[in-house]
Amino acid sequence: MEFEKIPTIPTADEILDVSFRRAASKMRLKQNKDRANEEFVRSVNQAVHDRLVRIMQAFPDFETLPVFYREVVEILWGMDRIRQALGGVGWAARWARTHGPGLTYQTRKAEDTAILRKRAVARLSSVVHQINGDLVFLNEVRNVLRKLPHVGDEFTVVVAGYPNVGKSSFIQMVSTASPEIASYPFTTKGIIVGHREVGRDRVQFIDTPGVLDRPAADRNAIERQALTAIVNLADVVLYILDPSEHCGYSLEEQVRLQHEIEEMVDVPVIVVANKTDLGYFDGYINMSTESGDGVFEVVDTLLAYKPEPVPEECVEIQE
Ligand SMILES: Nc1nc2c(ncn2[C@@H]2O[C@H](COP(=O)(O)OP(=O)(O)OP(=O)(O)O)[C@@H](O)[C@H]2O)c(=O)[nH]1
Ligand SMILES: [Mg+2]
Repeated sequence: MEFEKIPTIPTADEILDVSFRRAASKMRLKQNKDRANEEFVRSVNQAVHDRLVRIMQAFPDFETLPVFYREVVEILWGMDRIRQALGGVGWAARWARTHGPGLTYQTRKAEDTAILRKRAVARLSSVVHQINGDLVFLNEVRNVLRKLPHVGDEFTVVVAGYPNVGKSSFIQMVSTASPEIASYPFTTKGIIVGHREVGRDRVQFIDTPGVLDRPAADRNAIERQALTAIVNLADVVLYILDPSEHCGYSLEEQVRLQHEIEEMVDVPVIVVANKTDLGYFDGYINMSTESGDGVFEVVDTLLAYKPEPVPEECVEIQE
């Protein structure tokens, strides 16, 4: 994803420091002290403007992002808040562009150019400081966006279920991902992507945080990220149950969530009972990600939904 390319967003003080240094080096090229003050005002406005424009351009056009990423952005911060922060940066950039020439002109015409220079710098600094909150917020957004995994367009299995049922244990056994596994709920806090080679093809396995059976409005951002991955990314959903209830939740609650998810998606949902080392569960596909029993049979069941790859000869003909 292009998020990795977003550079660190500087604070107001950092922007001003760099711009002052740049303007000071330009100023030193002028022999005459009045011309030097005028040059300082011109260059500092220009440097601030250019830096702010680069910040705005560093963020992707959120409207054109794949729906999964747009929904994650909406869940984590809300698109409006990001738009507002970028709007603040745009406002300050426009301010520097429109007021820069006037301030430069006033400095040139002033009797005491040093006073005018100080006044111009104070006004510009005050404008940049006004958007410091926006800059700090955008840097936080940038830090999280950079860590979002890249989701490819390969055949995708999304693993879903209640917290602590063994979703990450399954993903770790069958794919390249190595998520954290622990005996407490909500160990997984975001989407984790792993892969598995299947013949000439590669399939994608997505681990999701646990979700609780409760009204949508009560669900936290972690659960909502899981649901958006299930709805938007899955070609097939693996719904893991823990009938032993060692996960800390009743089977009844887990089955209610299973039905909710089945209603939400229009792809197949494969329901599997995990932790069968603690007891076999009749009527379900059984596996144990602890002993490994049944795990690769589950993988085969999931991959049966993968469309056959187009034979190489046909690819050549199509080209
Ligand atoms: N007995 C037994 N324990 C298991 C099995 N699979 C996972 N566990 C244990 O269950 C706990 C939770 O496993 P995770 O893989 O972290 O579960 P998760 O569903 O990813 O949990 P969250 O990320 O919190 O939603 C860990 O202590 C695992 O060791 C299993 O087949 N049998
Ligand atoms: Mg997990």
